[in-house]
Amino acid sequence: MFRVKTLWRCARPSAVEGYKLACRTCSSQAGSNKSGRNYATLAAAEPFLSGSSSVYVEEMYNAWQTDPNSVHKSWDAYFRQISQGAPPGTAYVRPPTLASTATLAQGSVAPQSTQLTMTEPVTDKVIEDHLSVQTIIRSYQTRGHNVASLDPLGILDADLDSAIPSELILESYSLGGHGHVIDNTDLNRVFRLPETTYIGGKEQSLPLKEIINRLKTIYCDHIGIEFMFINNREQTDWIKQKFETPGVLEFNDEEKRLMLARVIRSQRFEEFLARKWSSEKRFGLEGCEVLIPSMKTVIDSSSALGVESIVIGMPHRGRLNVLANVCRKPLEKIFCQFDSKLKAEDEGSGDVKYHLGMSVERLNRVTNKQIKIAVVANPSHLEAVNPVVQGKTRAEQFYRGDTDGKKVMSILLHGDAAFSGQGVVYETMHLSDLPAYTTHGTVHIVANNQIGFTTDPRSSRSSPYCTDVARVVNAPIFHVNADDPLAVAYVSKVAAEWRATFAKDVVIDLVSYRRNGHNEIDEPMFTQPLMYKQIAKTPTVLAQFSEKLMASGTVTQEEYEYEVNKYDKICEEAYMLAKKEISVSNKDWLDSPWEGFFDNREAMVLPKTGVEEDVLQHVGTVFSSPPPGDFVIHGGLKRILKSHMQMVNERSVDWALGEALAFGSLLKEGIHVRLSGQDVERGTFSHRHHVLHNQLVDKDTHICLNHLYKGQAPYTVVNSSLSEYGVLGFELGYALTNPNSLILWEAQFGDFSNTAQCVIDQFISSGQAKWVRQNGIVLLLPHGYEGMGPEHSSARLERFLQMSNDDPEHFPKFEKTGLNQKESEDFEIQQLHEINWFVGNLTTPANYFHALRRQIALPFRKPLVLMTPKSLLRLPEARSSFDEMVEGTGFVRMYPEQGLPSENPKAVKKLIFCTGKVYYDLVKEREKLDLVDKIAIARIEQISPFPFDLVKDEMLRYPGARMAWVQEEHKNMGAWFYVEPRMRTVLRKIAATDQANEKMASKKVEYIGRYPSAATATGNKSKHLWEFGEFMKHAMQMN
Ligand SMILES: Cc1ncc(C[n+]2csc(CCOP(=O)(O)OP(=O)(O)O)c2C)c(N)n1
Ligand SMILES: [Mg+2]
Repeated sequence: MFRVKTLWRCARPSAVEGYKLACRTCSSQAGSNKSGRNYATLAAAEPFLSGSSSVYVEEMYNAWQTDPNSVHKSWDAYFRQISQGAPPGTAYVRPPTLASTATLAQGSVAPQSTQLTMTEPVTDKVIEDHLSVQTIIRSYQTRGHNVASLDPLGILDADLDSAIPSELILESYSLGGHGHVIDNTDLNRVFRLPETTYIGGKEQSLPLKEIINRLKTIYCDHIGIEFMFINNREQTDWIKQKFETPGVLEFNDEEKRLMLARVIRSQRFEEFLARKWSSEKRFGLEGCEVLIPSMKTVIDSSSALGVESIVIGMPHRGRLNVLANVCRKPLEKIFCQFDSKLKAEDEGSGDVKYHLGMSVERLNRVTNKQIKIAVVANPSHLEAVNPVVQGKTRAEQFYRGDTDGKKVMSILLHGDAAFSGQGVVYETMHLSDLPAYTTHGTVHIVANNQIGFTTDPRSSRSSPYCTDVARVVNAPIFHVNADDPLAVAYVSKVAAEWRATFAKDVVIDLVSYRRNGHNEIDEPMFTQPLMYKQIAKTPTVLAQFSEKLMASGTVTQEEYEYEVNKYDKICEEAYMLAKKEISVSNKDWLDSPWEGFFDNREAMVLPKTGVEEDVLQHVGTVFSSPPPGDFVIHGGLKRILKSHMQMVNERSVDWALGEALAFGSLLKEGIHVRLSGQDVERGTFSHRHHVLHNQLVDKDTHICLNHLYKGQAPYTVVNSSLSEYGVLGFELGYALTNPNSLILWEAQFGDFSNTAQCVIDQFISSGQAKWVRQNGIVLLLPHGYEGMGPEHSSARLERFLQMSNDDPEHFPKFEKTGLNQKESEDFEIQQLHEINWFVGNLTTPANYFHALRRQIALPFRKPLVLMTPKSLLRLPEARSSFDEMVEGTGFVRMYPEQGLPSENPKAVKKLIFCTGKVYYDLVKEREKLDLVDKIAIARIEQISPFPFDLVKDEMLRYPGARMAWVQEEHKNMGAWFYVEPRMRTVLRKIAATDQANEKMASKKVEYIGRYPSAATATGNKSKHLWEFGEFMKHAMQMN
């Protein structure tokens, strides 16, 4: 584990002390001067003169003898030395205005008066040597970061490689002739600087020694800049200028004091928590305290550049510190989270303190401007919050009309192990430059403590740096030694400026360590003994930085102590206040408050979702009309539009039209609609066609739904990248921002949602319970057994239902009028209000239309998970009429049997319940076998929350009938496990409330469907058909 890069140290004696660039092979310093150069004059013995320039020197010497002021000061000094008898090779004095290599401070500037000029004639050799120097400069720009001194502990290499790149070994260049050992002569030679560097400042030439010194200081000290892979000259030049320009790393005293104050707060906050709650988990920041000043610098700089709102996503490490010192959450609110006795005063099951979000608007003291900061609540699942943050940021930009991201930005924090290990990082990075997903640049900050729990970086990644994933989007990466707060401040400022300039991602890699175990009750010596011995010997960043500033006179001991005591006192006072708190409030930690949304709403009234016939006609007509003008659409599309127009004329609606009518009517009402997912613009099954393409003009497209009404809300429909985790997370974040929008994500096939399972489990199904945060996102998951094989049939309905939180054993008591009476009108809305989400498998376009509209009409927000059809998209029987969508109509939770059996229930021998497309198969089979009067078929459209009341009514209608649940899914899948106990509850309820139906308690609901299976479906078409035939036969059996 212990590796030391010995770039500047070598066991063998050096020809030119301090300039031996490498000792990796330790062979490069061998050899003697074999160049055999002849010097014409005594002066030519000076290393910086070539033979031909001696003529020029002689002329100057003559002039100097006449008038010493007639030559440059450096020549004056030189000739004086000669005339005083200095031996050859010693009379040269470096130009007085250039700082010596020993004293050239980091970033210092050579005085402007110094203009070193080259005196060499341009020979091939000179050109070659200049090219070598150019290459050396480029090598530092490209590879300097590999040898930078980044690890505060001095034991690890941030790039996991102790080797020195050969490009950085001076001897690998043929400067001065092949095989020539580079010596002082070469190092003192003056080279013209190429255009590709800014190290000279105003100087156009510098001695090689100085060139290398400056490059080392810029690229190999405490900052390692990885940027030369970026394939954009303007951008790489910008970065070079930011770091190479002499003097850029100089800070004035005020800036230094501000950094010190921020480091004090960061470190003392952790120390305070450690003192008060020594055995409580808080995932402290010790070892990477500079995270706080780094973030604050990014925020200050961004605020100065016009940013008004910042959305932050971050993991556990240092989260409380961020809430306290970046967001300025009142400390007592944080401290009282440590009190295990305090109960929550409001709804929700809550979450641990290092997952909670928050939102605040406050004055930025540095810029004196208002700034809004939100930290998005997140689960333990590392990096899962990244796309959510991006979606939220994008939405905020959208609603503010911030089309170039100048006002709203995101900051994402990462751990080193998680950043390189979690695939969602990559998925999110790939959204960063897509037109409908970009947030115009994110500042990523990695709290790189060079460990992940107990795992060494060598075991946790194959890439050199933990940040390499960011290279795919050409983000510059600034590695920085976290024990150098000023270097950290500088890169943080540049990162903010980069984002503001290029609207692209950028990464700050805070190379640090973790002073304690993974959490405060963890023992790190079990697994990292040597590292932790080194940590024990390493003074804190505050100790180092404060000493440095005191030594340089920037602050006095008294000032330092005053600042420390001041903050400690703030913590103590907050501690006393926290003791007085009598409860905690989950709402205090809301990351996305919806101002005014819940005000003046009739909370428990089920809204109507039907619309005027005019609206249906108008939206339907525009949606079915070709674009105006000479926009040429595909012939096939003409036919589709024509058939839609015919349907509109006939007041008939298929699935695509039903969806368009829902979207269009909402857009008319000012509701922004956004649909994203793979190939959603056309629709995987080629049924949607929301974006029409001009067949003659590239990229000329037309979206009918954006041309419905003047002043309508905008409609966004966009094909996503091939990601589920990232894109669903993004849309969820988008939906968080504004409740008055319909945000939908469609999976290509429903089963692909499992690669976004983390978003579904950790955010969608449980977000409200954990973080009192509502969300109305819609998931469209194509589902249905159509012989398309195991991967395209099932959206895993069972999983969604398993996560629904309604009690299977409990018939909800929402009745107004007592047990034996009919359920109250509130039943439906009460159920919707209580559940964590809605899960449906709909069979009619009208119901789809109402389900989407209900999302917006409800006085609260819940996610909607829909199993969506494939073959039903075109099934003539599965059409609706405008009659089912006009005013007065609404969502139907369960379609009871409406045909012959309902007219003569006594004749019915079998009552089948089902959901989804199998309904149409059952109806067909019933017809075929002439069982229409004997079998009643009820369709459950909203499976969760379960329509207990409607199922009860339907069961009561056919008390003499056998009952069955029919599904096309395998027995261990589908809705069976969810509906079965609930149906039992309904039967028990019927028996308990009505003596005449006492026997219902022992009635069973039979399972009819596919047998249990490990695979979701067979891949064999004939087996598929056989299975179908078998369960259909079973369903139609009358004995
Ligand atoms: C997706 C996921 N997998 C595993 C874990 C368990 N876990 C929590 S912290 C951690 C180590 C994280 O290391 P790093 O990202 O370097 O952050 P650090 O704790 O070092 O700040 C692990 C494996 C998790 N929280 N999330
Ligand atoms: Mg780590």
